[in-house]
Amino acid sequence: MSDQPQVIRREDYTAPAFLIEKVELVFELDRDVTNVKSRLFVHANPVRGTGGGDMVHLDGEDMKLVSVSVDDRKLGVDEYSVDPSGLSFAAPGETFVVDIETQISPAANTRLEGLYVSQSAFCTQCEAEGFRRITYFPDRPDVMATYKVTIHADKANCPVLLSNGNLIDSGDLDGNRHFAVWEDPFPKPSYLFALVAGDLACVEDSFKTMSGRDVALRIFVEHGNEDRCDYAMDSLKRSMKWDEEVYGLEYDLDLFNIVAVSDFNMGAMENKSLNVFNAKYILAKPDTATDTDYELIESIVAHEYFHNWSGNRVTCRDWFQLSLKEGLTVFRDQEFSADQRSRPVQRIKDVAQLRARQFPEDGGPLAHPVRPDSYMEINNFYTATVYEKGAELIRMMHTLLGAEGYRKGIDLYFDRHDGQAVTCDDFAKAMEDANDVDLSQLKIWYSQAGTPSLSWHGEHDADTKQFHLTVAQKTEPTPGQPDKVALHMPIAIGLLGRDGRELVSRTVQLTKAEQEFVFDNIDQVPVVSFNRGFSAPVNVATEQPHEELVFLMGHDSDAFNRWEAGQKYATALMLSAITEFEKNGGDADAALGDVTEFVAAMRATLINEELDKAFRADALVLPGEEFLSEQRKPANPEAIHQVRNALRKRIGSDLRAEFGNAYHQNASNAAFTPDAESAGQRALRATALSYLVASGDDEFADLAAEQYRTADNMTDRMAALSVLNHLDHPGRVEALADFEARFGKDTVVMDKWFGLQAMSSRGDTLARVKDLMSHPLFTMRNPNKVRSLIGAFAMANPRHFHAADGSGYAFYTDRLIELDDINPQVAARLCAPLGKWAKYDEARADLMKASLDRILAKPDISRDLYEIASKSRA
Ligand code: 0A1
Ligand code: ZN
Repeated sequence: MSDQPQVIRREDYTAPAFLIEKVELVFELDRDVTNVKSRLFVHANPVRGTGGGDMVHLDGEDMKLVSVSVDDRKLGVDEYSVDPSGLSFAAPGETFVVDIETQISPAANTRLEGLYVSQSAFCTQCEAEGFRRITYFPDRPDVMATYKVTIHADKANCPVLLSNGNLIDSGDLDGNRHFAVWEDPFPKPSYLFALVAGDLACVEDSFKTMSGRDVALRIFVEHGNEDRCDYAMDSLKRSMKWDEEVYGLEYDLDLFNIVAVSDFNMGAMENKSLNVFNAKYILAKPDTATDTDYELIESIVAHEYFHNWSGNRVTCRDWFQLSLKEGLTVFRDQEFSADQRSRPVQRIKDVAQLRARQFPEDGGPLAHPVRPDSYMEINNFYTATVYEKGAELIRMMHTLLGAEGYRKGIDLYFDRHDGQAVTCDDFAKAMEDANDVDLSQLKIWYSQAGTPSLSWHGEHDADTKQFHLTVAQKTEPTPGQPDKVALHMPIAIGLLGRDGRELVSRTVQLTKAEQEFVFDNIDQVPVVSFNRGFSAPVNVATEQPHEELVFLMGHDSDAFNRWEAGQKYATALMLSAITEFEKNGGDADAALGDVTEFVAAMRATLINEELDKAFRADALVLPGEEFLSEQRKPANPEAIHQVRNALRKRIGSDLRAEFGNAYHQNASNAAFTPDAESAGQRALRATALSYLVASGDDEFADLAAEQYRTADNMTDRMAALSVLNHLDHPGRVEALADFEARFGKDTVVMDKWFGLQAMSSRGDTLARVKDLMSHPLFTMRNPNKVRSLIGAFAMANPRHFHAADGSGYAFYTDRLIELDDINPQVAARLCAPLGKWAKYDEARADLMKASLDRILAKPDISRDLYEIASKSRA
């Protein structure tokens, strides 16, 4: 990068000067030199009033231009210009045809954007701006065209040739080559284009749609993985059914293809009728995948499928509107999972995720609104804010309008905008028009960054039998937004009598900075269950007395808030112990003091057979170290680690008998099935094991080693290995060696092995991570490997990443600099942990800032990494 990257602003949006009606592409596939011929049927955009003589600009990067012709006349070198951003020439009139020939090198493409090679297959990733690395094109989502794609390739290396839409022709060619022609009847933006070619195995099934059409479903994987596709296929069929039942949306083509590849920057991609997946979100069988893997497969397969309507049929006008498709689709996949599994457990997981990823983003240097106002590199905006906070915004609309009103709005949205590229305002307008409501204050959630903090205060009036609840909201400034306004949010409230009876359950609408709500007929001082189900995505600053939290843990009819009360209690205990630890010279156990009341509440949850096992497992997990760091300034990683472990040790020893029972009673002889109930049973047993081991007694480390040895599924195996992972126990060495011997050839499974070692709290972890970089399976070119070894070290091992001597930062910074030349998108995503310097003490903050400076000084730093590092340094 020579100059500072340009900032793209939402307010500068202008409609495209020229539109493309139809694209015909011909690929001559070759690893080193792929030839791409493109024929574009162009017309001037009436909205812009362009025409003959006006300049046509086509985006294009990192390609060799062979020739360009307009209306069948080859342009001379003085009739067009090429710069690093693309190709320009004068339009001959209002309607014309452009032929372009380019050459690209898929094997040399380590960025994994555009056309690249994964294992030996060709595949593409075009969102957000990868298509411009394939050919010159107006690579923006508001240019929607139909595509006809011809693929020529070697028959032996690439027996499978795929693109979007329907296969309309195929056959043999000279020189052991063959071809296929695909045509997609639905106009689409270039980011949804896809091509895959390789020697892949295929698993087939079918789905009958609600109108009786048969859709052929195919999953393509590397040979040998055919037996790991069942769950993905089943998830796909359930998603198709759910979208018909809940949204009235039917699939619109006769085939739906999924391809799993090993090298992928993100989770998966919703290309029209040709979804491409990171293999880890497709492949599963009981001995290679954990319950969590199964859950993720189910939700990501659903997410990509749901995009067919929310994203593909109705797409984004520009990339600032990304949450239009992502927030809505995340909300849809969360609801799908809630319907397939336990609704409260799903909500707990989604909220825990939001808190772990989005809240820190919203409170740090990279804070941005759900609909950002500017960016340097759009790839940096596939964030927890755009996705998960965006989903919370849709959820609040759902809460406000009710299921029926929401559905009316959705129906109008799809009716009105099918085939269009639209904005978040268009979405909200459909919701408003269908329900005759004004959502203008709720819409501020799209534009205002930062997590609101709520406080409340209740007063009971025995004479009037009224309960007055005063609620205040405040949002701290975020970069570029010093002043915040009051937001509209639905707050679900429960008032409980002291006998546990629910007196009232009501959702109030908070619209002011401070507001009072009155509840009638309340004959006693109630216990308040605030923000039930996490009805608004906020922090609640008000601390309730411990007795009330214990009461809610045992009595709240809202399962989410039962869990929440436990988390609040644990957080309060640990935060005060951390302060004490810093005072008492580092004795974590003494710092905890008396925790019998808390342990008794945990015990009550553990042994309550009326509660779902998955829920109990979640409720017994203490808030994580990263979460605790967010609550402290400066955060002391060592103190946090010691105190949390000390509390786990107390709970483990005090409840040894109960955990022992839970462990033994939840053993299962039945064959593994991935359903939610069996998964809950395994989760509770795993939690029990981890507390038993935390008690510090060697007998339980032996038990974990034994569980590893006898496990007949990956969930139990990983549960054992992840507790052994932190210990000095022969079982750890033995299990890690066994794992490698068993799965050493399986790159997806080995990511777990790399990740575990990077997350170990053992003193030798950094040295081990450095060694593992020369493991034959490790490569900086594979994003999954980088994320599981390097990423996990920084994001899930705060104690070692933040080592006081700076060794963690130094190692990490070297890796980011190295990675930036290989894959800038992944390098930029991994840079965020260094941006948290303001949360740490001065010595650490200085080291982290120096790391960011070192990154920023890198010659030829990418636009991606520059944006994150410079904003993080500010
Ligand atoms: N749209 C996909 C995720 C995705 C986003 C960006 C990518 O490259 C920058 C790749 C995939 C989804 O939401 O699943
Ligand atoms: Zn998505």
